[in-house]
Amino acid sequence: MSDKSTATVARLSTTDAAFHQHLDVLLDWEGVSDKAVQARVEEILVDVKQRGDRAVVEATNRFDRLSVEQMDQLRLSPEQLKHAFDGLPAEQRDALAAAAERIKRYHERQKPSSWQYEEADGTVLGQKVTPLDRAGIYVPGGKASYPSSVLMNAIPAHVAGVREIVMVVPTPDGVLNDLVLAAAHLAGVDYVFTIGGAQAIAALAYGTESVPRVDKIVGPGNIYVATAKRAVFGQVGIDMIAGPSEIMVVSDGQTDPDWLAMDLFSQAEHDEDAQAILVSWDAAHLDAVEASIERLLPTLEREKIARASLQRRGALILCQDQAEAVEMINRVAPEHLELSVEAPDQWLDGIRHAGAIFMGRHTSEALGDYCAGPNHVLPTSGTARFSSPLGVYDFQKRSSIIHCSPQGASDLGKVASVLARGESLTAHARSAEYRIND
Ligand code: HSO
Ligand code: ZN
Repeated sequence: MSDKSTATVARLSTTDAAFHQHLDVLLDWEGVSDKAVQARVEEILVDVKQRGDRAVVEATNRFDRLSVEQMDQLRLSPEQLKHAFDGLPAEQRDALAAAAERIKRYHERQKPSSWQYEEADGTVLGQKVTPLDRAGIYVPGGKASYPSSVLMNAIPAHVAGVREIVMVVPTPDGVLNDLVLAAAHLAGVDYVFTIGGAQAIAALAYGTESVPRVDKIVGPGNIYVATAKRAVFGQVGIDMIAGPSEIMVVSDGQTDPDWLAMDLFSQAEHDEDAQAILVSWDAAHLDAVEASIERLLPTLEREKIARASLQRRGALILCQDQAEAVEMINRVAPEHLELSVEAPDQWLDGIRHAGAIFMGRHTSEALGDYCAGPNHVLPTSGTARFSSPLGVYDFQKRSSIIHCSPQGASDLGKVASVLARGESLTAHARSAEYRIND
């Protein structure tokens, strides 16, 4: 670390001897690995599997401090969702509707088509795309309950053609979030159960008398939810195990430092473990952003969280040039990347790993979080190296299609016969040979 370090956010330079070591420490994030949590989650999963609704009701009463008698009381109808939507102030209703419309339009473009082609022997080969029958969406309760996330999870499922969308959202102390319900209405959610935690994941994965069993569970959650999702994976699909939110901003020094400070805060305010990193080759600019951070931080509603996040995992990094900035991007593989530079298009070719790329000074990440169109459920903790934003493709699967012509069956039969005999699987060989026509 350079001697310019302050209490709020670390200042690093790529020329520091310990730079790479320091960056490794900053980026290190341990996923779900707590044995005690695993044991408790396992108990809940087994209980729900064995006792269904009863177990879900009891766990919900215990964890969310409720006293319901039966599952019916933990279920909201489509009419109740619509009622929540209709009851919102017009401004909120319109904003939700505008966001939903943009998100839908974007995701419509992701719809893949089935395809077929014909080989010279007349055999037709293809791929058929089919939506999942049922998807489960987990929405966290309390402060982390984001209506925008309801839209981001449910709309791609809806666009994909999923037949039934089942949402679960815990209501600790019975507090319902009308915006969340309104978003569920807009996004075409079919059922909502006010349950959460590992018991909700179990109910979705195994099904109970009341909760329909789903084929895939998506959505973020706390460590219990993440642990439960990991445990049921295989019986159902899951989207990903999301870590804390991250942003990396690259600035050429020409963007208003206040804008950049606020962009960093916009991630830092999510969570003490969130990560906000700014990279620039302009040292004076980093000084200016640092000053903006110090000045603006006390004006934040969530100052404490943002400050903790910046102190724990934030950094202002001085690099040598543009090429080194690109190297850094690919090394970090950030969930969100803001290219606050003059000609962002020229950067795209070099960027290989990033969940979402926000191009140019006017594109703040916040717009992507709510309403630009693309999904805000993105790969975190460097997993952008191998995974993609949540999308329509996550709610569909593919089947291969093979339709042999007589000539194709004969020609392929000869090849298959040789290979099958090589594997000593003679029934395979004879099945193929029956169809050889010479
Ligand atoms: N930045 C978060 C999504 C979100 N932000 C929801 C505001 N509300 C994770 O990408
Ligand atoms: Zn956000």
